[in-house]
Amino acid sequence: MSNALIIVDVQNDFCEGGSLAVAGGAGVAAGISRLLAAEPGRWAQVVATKDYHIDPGAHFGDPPNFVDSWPRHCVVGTAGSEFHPELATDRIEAIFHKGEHAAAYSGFEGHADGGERMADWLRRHDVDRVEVVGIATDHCVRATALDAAREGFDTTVLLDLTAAVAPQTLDVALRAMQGAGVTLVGDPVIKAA
Ligand code: VGL
Repeated sequence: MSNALIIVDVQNDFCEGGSLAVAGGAGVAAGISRLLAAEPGRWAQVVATKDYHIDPGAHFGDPPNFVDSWPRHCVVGTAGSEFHPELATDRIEAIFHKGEHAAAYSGFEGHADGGERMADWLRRHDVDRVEVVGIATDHCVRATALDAAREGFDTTVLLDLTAAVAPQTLDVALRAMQGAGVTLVGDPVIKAA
């Protein structure tokens, strides 16, 4: 059995300058790249998720409430949906797109180009342990880590390599992940409240 790194939604719109910028997003991109370079043998597999919206309905709000409706972000075909330029992508073996027609916070709701779901892809590659990094700690990282644990993967979140939207939702997310048996390491990047 082996382990995988899951890189969640390190896309331009979630980083500084993007339409739904999370403070520290670009730093997370650079930090993940540094870790990949420093410990190339740490993971047998590296995968990534992308928020990838066409018409996700009420997920886009006008105005958004920043709880369950958001400014337009990660629209298919826009630069905002691309990986942040500071994210090293050469080790990424599969990308799971999610959210085309509805909100999809968890990478486990995503599918690879051929349609394969992330849980099936990971099992096909004998993965039993995952480490999760990316944006945002309190939304898509949380949902992806909770699903990973639910799917039976031994799950760790490297919080130093995540960035959070808001202190309140971060708090709830940390408790939910802990309660689900997810191992939390380090501290997330969070803008002062
Ligand atoms: C996310 C808010 C809305 C995320 C996605 O990637 O955490 N957050 N859509």
